[in-house]
Amino acid sequence: MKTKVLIIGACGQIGTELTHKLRDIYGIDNVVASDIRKLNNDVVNNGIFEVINALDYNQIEHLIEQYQITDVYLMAALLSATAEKNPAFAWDLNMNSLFHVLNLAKAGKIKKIFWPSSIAVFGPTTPRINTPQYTIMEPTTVYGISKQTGERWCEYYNKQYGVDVRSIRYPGLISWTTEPGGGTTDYAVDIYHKALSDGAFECFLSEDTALPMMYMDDAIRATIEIMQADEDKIKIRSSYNLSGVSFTPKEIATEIKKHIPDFTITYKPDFRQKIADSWPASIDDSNAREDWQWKHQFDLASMTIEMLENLK
Ligand code: AKB
Repeated sequence: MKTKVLIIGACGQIGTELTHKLRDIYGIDNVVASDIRKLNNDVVNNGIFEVINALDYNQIEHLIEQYQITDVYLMAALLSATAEKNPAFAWDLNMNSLFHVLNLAKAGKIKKIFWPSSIAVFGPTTPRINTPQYTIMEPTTVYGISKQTGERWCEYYNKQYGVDVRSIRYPGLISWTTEPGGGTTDYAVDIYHKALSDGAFECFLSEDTALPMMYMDDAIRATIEIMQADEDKIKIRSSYNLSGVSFTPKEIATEIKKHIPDFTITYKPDFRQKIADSWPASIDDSNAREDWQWKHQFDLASMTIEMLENLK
């Protein structure tokens, strides 16, 4: 059966690059991008685009039937920092959009789902260094609670109803095409923009706050690889740990200084510091490496070169 893809939340940080890649792979006529807003960008202008509310089951069902969709990538979500400001809506969006696509798969209307989880599923009682796949998980943010709950439901729908849902716990993602939307790891994108525009950056996390991060090219490749893997290789149906690089604000600033020697950084931690302090510093992703042969490519040095060159 021909793969026909629907991306929900296609204009966000991940959705934008994912849409481009999926259009390259499956062809422009086999990929439907959708979002709640119609921006004037490549996602909207260079292929099929539909305005859709991820909370509207009937709208999603209608699009799936209209375009005979087989695979859904559900990228719409409120991220950690934004979710803390609007907990009720974050819970509603992050949970009910997931239930909609899980139920559509249960009803046999789609074949496969990609749903992103996050390092936010971990909490202050989780071992912080090289955090294992299976460990203590007591998230303290609304976003983290919604992602952990979502993971449980994904596994439940797979075990009880045979729904083919696949998921990755994304670390902080760094990209130059689209800005991130309200996460705790967003500083690691903003720092490159400010380094080029102002030569200076004020960081909302303290200098030694280490967090797991990943260059977007690696994250998109991981997303495609887990979706294209044979079904029996996907042994974890909650969500896979995924690791790229880990660094502190001080370390990324030092790397940027190699290219922009006069660059300066100052630190003014805000409410996001507490969120970052509750998350892992680094991740053990050996299950993903073993089950579907995941391997990251970008380290801090190569990512910094790419970011600065592309943003210039
Ligand atoms: C966030 O900071 O909220 C996200 C994430 C780690 O899931 N980037």
